[in-house]
Amino acid sequence: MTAGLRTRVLSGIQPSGAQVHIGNYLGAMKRFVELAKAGETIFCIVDLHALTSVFEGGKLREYTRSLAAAYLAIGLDPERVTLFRQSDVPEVCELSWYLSCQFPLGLLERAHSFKDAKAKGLQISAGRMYYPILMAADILLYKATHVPVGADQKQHLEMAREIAEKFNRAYGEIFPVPEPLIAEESGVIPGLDGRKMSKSYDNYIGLFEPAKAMRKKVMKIVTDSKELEDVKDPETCNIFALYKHFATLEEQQTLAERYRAGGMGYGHAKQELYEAIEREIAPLRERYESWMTKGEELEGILASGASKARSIAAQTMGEVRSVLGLGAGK
Ligand code: AQP
Repeated sequence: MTAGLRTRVLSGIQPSGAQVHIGNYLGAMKRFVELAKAGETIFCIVDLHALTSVFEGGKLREYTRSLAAAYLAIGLDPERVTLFRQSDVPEVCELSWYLSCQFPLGLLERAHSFKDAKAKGLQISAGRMYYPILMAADILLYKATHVPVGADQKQHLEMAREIAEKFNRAYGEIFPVPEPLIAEESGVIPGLDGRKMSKSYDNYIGLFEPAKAMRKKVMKIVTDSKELEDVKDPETCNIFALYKHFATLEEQQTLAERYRAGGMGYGHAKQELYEAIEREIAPLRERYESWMTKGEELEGILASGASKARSIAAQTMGEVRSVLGLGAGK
């Protein structure tokens, strides 16, 4: 980020599962805390996006609570950050309609969210196709300047930039063109089977799974069929791909050397991975479990976040409606 310029960081996560997974944490959430210390940040629980895959109201509410607890458990301070539920500011739906009138249809057909859903054999509703527009509306409604997301969301960010530029060309400089903050070094985090870690592939490790369940998942990571004594390649191993995000540099070098020397079984590597994950996650899990017992307090935090978010949204929508020619005008 450019020093000295006013920045506003925004990011969102879908409450589309019982809890966030290690891919969400490493790809996006882990950086939120540092960013929150550095300047203005807005983090939302994008429940409207989750409606494309969660079709039970009770579940959506439960997942939303879990995600609010997760945001707080990783160390976000609600006094400093704006933390809110997307649907509490319905203006985002209004803006997404205005943006959709500018958005080329072909762009939606090329979107990863659409292609992923097709590849996963999921039902492709109009809402699922519309996902990148709603995401652009989220970013632009709050005039975010920077958006930290995982490498898998790069293309959606490009689309938000394109639409901001197009809108500004047509109607004047309303929106900052958002800069992606993509941790290229974390890349796309692989799941148990080596594909992108994802709820809908069911190949994920939940961030706050109890230690025993987490170990069980780690033991399921798919590897090649090399024998214990064989020389192994850390660069092509799913265990190592996760290990490098939790281990110190020295620990990574040691494990890599043991892989290359032979005589190191994948079972041992999995145990080391589990211990490294547990070392980092155990204190977070404790905080998460504690927040999960404080439903009313969580709701209070979300309500106060929504009120801050709503005042930014109202101002943006006033400008947008005016340049579009809606309402009586001045
Ligand atoms: N595997 C991943 N590697 C790196 N980053 C990832 N993110 C998600 N999976 C990975 C990042 O997490 C943030 C929030 O993601 P999301 O809630 O929008 O969900 P998603 O990307 O759609 O995650 P899933 O598990 O794949 O959800 P489903 O299966 O429901 O579609 C984003 O910043 C994302 O980049």
